[in-house]
Amino acid sequence: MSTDAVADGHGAAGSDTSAAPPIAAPMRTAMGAAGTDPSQLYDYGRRPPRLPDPVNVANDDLDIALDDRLAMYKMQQILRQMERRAYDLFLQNLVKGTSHLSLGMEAVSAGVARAQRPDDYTFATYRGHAHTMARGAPLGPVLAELLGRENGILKGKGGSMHLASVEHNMMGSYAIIGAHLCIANGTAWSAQMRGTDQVTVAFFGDGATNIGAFHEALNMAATWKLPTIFVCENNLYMEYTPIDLVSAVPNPAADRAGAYGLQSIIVDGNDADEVYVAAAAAVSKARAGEGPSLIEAKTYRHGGHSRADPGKYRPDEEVEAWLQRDPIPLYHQRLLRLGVDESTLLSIQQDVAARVDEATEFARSGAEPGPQHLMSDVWADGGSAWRN
Ligand SMILES: Cc1ncc(C[n+]2csc(CCOP(=O)(O)OP(=O)(O)O)c2C)c(N)n1
Ligand SMILES: [Mg+2]
Repeated sequence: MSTDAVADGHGAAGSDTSAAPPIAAPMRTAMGAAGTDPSQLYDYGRRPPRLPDPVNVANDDLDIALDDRLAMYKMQQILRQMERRAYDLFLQNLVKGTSHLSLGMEAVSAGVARAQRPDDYTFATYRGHAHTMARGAPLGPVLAELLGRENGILKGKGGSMHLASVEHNMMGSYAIIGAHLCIANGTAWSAQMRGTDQVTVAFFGDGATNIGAFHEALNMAATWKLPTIFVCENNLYMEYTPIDLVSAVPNPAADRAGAYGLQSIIVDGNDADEVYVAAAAAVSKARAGEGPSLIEAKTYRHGGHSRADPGKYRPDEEVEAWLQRDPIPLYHQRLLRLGVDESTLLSIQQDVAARVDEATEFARSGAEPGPQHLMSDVWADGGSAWRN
C-alpha cells in the first residue's frame, strides 16, 4: 500500500487513532444520537472495518478454458506492473497532474475485457488505466500519455484521467461522476440502430450510484433494451467517504437494479473468473437483443483515492484484510491448483516485466509536445472548418 505519498490537501489527512474508541454505529445513526462528538463522526478510520467475504475456492470449478484463464492472469500482471510503474514515475515527478490507480482492482478489468469482442465498446471513469490497457491499448503510448509526451496515446493532451483509444473501441475515461453512463448508452443505441450485435460496457464507481445520471442511464437502457452492461466497481469508498455511510441500501448498485426491472448481480470483484462468467452472461444477453445488465463487483483499492492520498481514513484491519484478498496471488494459487506449473506463471510475470521496462523507455524517450500541436485534434474532424 502506498502510505508514503504526500497529503493532497483534500481533507484526507491521516489521524492518530490510538486514543479514541471505534464508532460502533454507521454515521447516519450516530449523527442523530444526542451527545455524539461531531468531530469524531468523520474520522472514518475509527469505525468498524468493512471486511471481505471469504475466498470462494469452488470457483476453481467454473467452466472456463485454461487459455482464457492464462490470458486473464497475464492481463492482471500487466495491469499490476504497469500501475506500479506509473506510481514510480509519479514519485519521480514525471507524471503530469494527479492520477488514480486501480491497484487491487485488476480482476474486474481483466475479467470483463476477456468477455468482450474487439468491436465492443468500453467507457471508464478517471480510474481508467486498467480498462484502457485491458482493451488492448499499447503499453508504451499509455505510459507516455501519463507523462504528457508527444508519443502518448493522445499525443500528451489527455493525460491519466482522459485515456482513450478509439482504435480499440475504448471510448474514453470521464471525470464527471456518472455522466459517461448516459454517453455509453449512445454507442449502445448506435449499435442497436445499425443492427450490429456490439455491446457497450460502462464502468463506474460506487460513488456514481447516488447520482441522477446513473438512474437516468439505467432507465433509458432498460426501457429501450439497449445492449449496455453497467459494471459498478464497488471499492467501498468514494474519494474519502465510505459509500455505506451515505447510501440507503447495502449494495449500492445491485440493490437498485430491481427499480429498472433488472436482475441483482453481485460478484467477487477480486476473482477474475467470477467476474468473467458474469460478464460473459451479460454480453450474451445484450448481443441477443435482450437488453442491459447491471453488475456490482465488490473490490478494494490498495492505495488511496488518487496518488496523493495516503488513504488513512480506512481502518488498518480493513486494509490488511483486503490486502490478503489481493486478486493476483489468489489467482496464481488457483492456477497452481488447476495444474499449471509455477515456472509457466513466473515466465509470464517476467515477460510482462520486460514489456513494462520497454514501455517505460518508450515513454521517457518521448518529446514534450510543442505549441504546434495546440490546435490539432481539438475537434473530431481535425479542425474548426465545420463551423463555417
Ligand atoms: C459530478 C461529480 N461530483 C463530484 C466529483 C468529485 N469526485 C471525484 S472522484 C469522486 C469519488 C467517486 O467515487 P467512486 O464513484 O466510488 O469511484 P472510485 O474513485 O472509488 O473509483 C468524487 C466525488 C466529480 N468528479 N463529479
Ligand atoms: Mg469507489
